[in-house]
Amino acid sequence: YPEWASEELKKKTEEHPCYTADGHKNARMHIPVAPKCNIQCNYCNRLYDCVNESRPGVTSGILTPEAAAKKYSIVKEKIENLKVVGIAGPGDALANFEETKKSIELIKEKDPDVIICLSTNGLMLPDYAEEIIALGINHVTVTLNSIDPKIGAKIYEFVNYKGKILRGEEGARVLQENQLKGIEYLTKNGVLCKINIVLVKGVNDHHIPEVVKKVRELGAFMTNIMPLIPAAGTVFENMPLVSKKELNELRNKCSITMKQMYHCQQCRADAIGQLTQDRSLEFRGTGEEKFE
Ligand code: CLF
Ligand code: SF4
Repeated sequence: YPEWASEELKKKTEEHPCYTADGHKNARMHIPVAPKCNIQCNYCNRLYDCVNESRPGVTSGILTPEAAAKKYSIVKEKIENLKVVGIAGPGDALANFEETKKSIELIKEKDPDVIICLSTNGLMLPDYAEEIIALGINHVTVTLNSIDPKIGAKIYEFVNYKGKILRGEEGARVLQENQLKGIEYLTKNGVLCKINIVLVKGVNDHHIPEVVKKVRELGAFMTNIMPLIPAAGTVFENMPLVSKKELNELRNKCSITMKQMYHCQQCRADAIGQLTQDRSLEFRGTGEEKFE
């Protein structure tokens, strides 16, 4: 843990199923309140949940903040080891900041002890980092695939920065500058940042150790190198699959630099339960009747 981490933060983090392998017995609930996205990753076809933090497969229904809070109460009654509420799409948590913020406020009113976890592509972090901290959020995941605009240009089709469409290296540069600035600000202000990195073989594989070094310098807590899932209909649909062996070799190599996550399940934006046991179907429709 960083020197500044309080005992309370350490305790919360030990309970977080993603931040420690030991937390796996605890459950997390993702609330799909963030449909819009402000970038276009070449591995995402928008029909599915945000691939940065989830696997393509089935799109989750969107909840209003009120419906999400209602659903939280219902789920909390049934799953007593529910410790974390995460906002991980299906688009970007910060591209829907009003909904994200409202949901957090409503859920915290019901349960002040719940750990709130955000996942974002980081484009809007410089604008919202202060508010994230004011909301009492201690765990933020940023998906950061490259710190070289030449490589970033191969991963992102465009970046929509405050209404302006930026392509190629220009877009990748703005995105990475904001991501790095945001990570630094958060880590200096009491937030444990986890960095998700999508491993795209032939594009950023050799570059990843450099990304890990950079985020360590900025004070990030751990990195989670995730394999690309080549989804149909995306620019990367024919990209090669990465074997578990290759993935773990890279994670092992990077573990010399900083703490690595080995147990990521590439969850859906509406996942509920322990990481290995998604119970979202059981709760489908719960609390959202009026809104669908
Ligand atoms: Fe959700 Fe992500 Fe928070 Fe975990 S998931 S927002 S940090 S509570 Fe966890 Fe799922 Fe992997 Fe994400 S296993 S995809 S790392
Ligand atoms: Fe898709 Fe997520 Fe990338 Fe947005 S940030 S384009 S939702 S993978």
